[in-house]
Amino acid sequence: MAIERTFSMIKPDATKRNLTGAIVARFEAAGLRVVASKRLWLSLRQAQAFYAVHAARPFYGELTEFMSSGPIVAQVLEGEGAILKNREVMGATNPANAAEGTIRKDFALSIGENSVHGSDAPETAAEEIAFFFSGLEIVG
Ligand code: DAT
Ligand code: MG
Repeated sequence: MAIERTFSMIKPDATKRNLTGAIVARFEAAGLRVVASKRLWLSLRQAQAFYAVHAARPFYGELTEFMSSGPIVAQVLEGEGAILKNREVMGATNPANAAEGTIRKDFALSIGENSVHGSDAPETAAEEIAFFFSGLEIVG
């Protein structure tokens, strides 16, 4: 498995509950390295642009309002098979279905307020990293 980079976001429900460090510790314990990080408060328009792939879904309005409701932490994670590994550490979208020991099982409040975002494939990882970070901001 090759060294990959993936995009991660700690969502407003988690920053509000002061869980940033606890979540980053889960990534590091899994062998993922934080090679870029910044805390931002997205505008509604920025959240809509980031989640444009979901524009036709019934939850798009709720999702984009939530994602612009408070601070987020955008990060690039690097490591062996980082895209899949991050998804495993995160757990299933709905915390009711998430495996024991995953971030969403332990911290998510609901399917919408589910604490973390992670890219789902190499193409989306590249797009999402470029949405938030310039090359100079990523230090491996
Ligand atoms: P994931 O974040 O696991 O990649 P996704 O890409 O299918 O999940 O959806 C993006 C986000 O949208 C998800 O983290 C939370 C929200 N969402 C998904 N399905 C939802 C639903 N049925 N009701 C409310 N929000 C939902
Ligand atoms: Mg997704």
